[in-house]
Order: sequence, then structure tokens, then C-alpha cells
Amino acid sequence: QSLAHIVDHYAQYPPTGLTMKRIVEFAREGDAQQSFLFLRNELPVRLASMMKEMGHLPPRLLKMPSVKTVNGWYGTSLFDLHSFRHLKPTGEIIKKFTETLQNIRRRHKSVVETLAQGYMEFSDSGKVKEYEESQIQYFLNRFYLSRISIRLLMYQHTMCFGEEVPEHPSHLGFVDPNCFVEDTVKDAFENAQFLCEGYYLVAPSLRLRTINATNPDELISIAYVPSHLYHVMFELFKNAMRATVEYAESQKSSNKLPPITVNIVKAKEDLTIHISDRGGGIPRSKADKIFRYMYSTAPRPVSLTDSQHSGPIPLAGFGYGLPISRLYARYFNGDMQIHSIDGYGTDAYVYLQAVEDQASEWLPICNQAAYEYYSSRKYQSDWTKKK
Ligand code: W6P
Repeated sequence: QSLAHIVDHYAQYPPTGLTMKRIVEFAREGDAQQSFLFLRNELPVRLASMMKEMGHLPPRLLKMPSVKTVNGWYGTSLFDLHSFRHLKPTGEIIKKFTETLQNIRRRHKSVVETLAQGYMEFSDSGKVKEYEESQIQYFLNRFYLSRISIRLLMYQHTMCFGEEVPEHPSHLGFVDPNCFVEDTVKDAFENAQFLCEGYYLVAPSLRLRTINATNPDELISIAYVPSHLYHVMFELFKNAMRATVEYAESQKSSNKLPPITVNIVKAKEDLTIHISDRGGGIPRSKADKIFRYMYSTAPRPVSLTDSQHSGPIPLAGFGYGLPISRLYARYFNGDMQIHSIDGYGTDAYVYLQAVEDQASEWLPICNQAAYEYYSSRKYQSDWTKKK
């Protein structure tokens, strides 16, 4: 059986999206065998649909060595998983399967950097057309969201039913059924503050307020993936701090840095985290670029010599941090928005589902509509140019 044949087989099925509620229940009541039976089909479905989708990228991009490398990893992993399709779920087989998942996770560790490299190779080797650019943005959002989902499923298996232990005894695999949002937010703030002080010698402080609108006396908690929330908040805080410090310096202001204010509000449907800085804002002409994957500022793959360089780590610019953070927020049916007042400051909003069974996986499906997006070659605006 050829790889192309295997890809076509699995890619004909849509992914089975889970809810946070089901993930939590399964971690509590499920077992390794059920997990094995689900994942040996579900993981190939998700991998194969992204391989199919990769095939619709601009041909010149597909020829780039780094893109081929990533494609190869997907093929190998799909093949590895496919080899379990008819095996009886004995203890030994399940153990092998769990090891395979760990292997796959290691193999795909540097997918983001490697694809970013491919995107740079592409832009270095010729002009990127406007429709190619928009197809690549479309693809990367879908591809990285799919990757987030695949990794979560693998973590849930290896941490709930394999040898790996969750970060905390109360966690269910990679998920915390009672994630105290305030704690994660403070944690992310403190670590961003530490980086900021290392780079600028100063950092803004935090002004935090929480409102539990449904149960005023209770701390705010939801079932969530703590590492995802941390990632999102850390990224937003780094941006807010950098803007605050650099804007104060540019204004030659000797006043105390304005604090970053955070409001966490839990209501019946939404859990909203509002982060506000007074870092001078961003003009509207740049606002639509902050969620773009850029080939110029993309993270260069870390070589041995790079990782040994010492000195202050700059706070991330508009690289891959914000678009990927928005995917984390969207993954369980949440969202992220950023609104700015040029000359004043920026408000970021992170929305999460407050209710476990509303928090359903948001996943790309590889269908006719997606194909049409890739085949609409001639992007033409039906409005006059703003510039
Ligand atoms: C800025 C730009 C930005 C992006 C994301 C979060 C906060 C901020 N502040 O000036």
C-alpha cells in the first residue's frame, strides 16, 4: 500500500471533534484500550487531512527543502500509526502504541521553526504573489491549529494511560479540570516581567481584578489546558510590556511606568480576560499585520551556536507568537481580539468558554470549500486601494 493511498483513505473522513467535557470524562473513566482504539483512527485522520491540504500549497513552496522535511515527518508518522490498524489491543501492543506516540511527538517538535524556514526559503527564491501569501496564511492557521489538536490528543493518551505523569497530581493528563485562571495569569505576568527587566532593567507592574459574575464568592476556575492559557497570556504580556517600556522611553517620560491592567470576568457563557496597556498603541495601518505569519521576522531555526549565545533575550516582536496564541484561544471555541488607540494604548481580549460542553475543539476540515480557497488563484480586491 502506497503512502498516497493511505493518505487518501484517512483524509476522506472528517475529524471527530471532542469537547472539554468529554476529554475530562474520558481521562477519569476511560482506559488505555479505548484510547488506543480511538486514536489509531483519529490521529491518522487528522494527519492525513493536513497532508492533503499541504498538497494544495503553491508548487514552488512545496519544492523547498524544509517544507519537504515536514511533509516527510507527517508521512512517517502516518505510516507508523497505520501499522496498528489491525492489531489486537493487548497490553504489549498498547505499550508499543504509547511509545510510538512519544516518538511522533519528538519527531514533530520543530515543525513550526522548520515550516517558517521553508516560508523564508520560498520568499528568498522569488517574488511571493499576493494570492500565494494569502493562501499560505490560510494554510498556516489551519495547519497549526490541527497540530495543536493532534498534540493534545497524544498528550492525553501518554499522560492519562502511559508512563508520563501530569504536571500536577490534580491534573487529568494535560488538562486541569479546575484551572485557576488568576494563578496562570499571574505566573505568565511574572515570567514576562522577569524577561522584561532582564532586557530593559525596568518592567510595568500588574493591576489585576477578577469578577466572578455567576458565583461572586468563588475563585474563577474552568476546565482548560493550563499550558495553552499560559502561552497566550505570556505572549500578550511580553507585547504589552515591550510597548509600555519603549513608549515611555520614546516620550522621555520620567514618570513611573503605567501598570498593565487585567480584568478576568467569568459569566454564564464566557470567561473573558481583558489586558490593557498604555504603550502608545498601534496605528490601524499596522493593525491587520499583527496576526500575520511573517517570513522576515519568523524564528530562525536554532543552531548549536545560536543556543549558546548569551546576553539578554529580546521580548518577542510580531513574529509567530500572536497568530499562534490566537489559535490556542480559538482551539476550544474561544477567541482573541486586539484593539488599539494609536498614541495611547492597546486592549487585548481573550475569550474562553466558561462551560465545559461548549468548549468544543475547533478544527479545520479538508473539503471542497477549502480546495476552492487554494484554487482561487487570482485574488482581486473589489474595493479601491487605501494607500
Ligand atoms: C501593543 C501591541 C500589542 C500586541 C498584543 C498585546 C499588547 C500589545 N500592545 O502596543
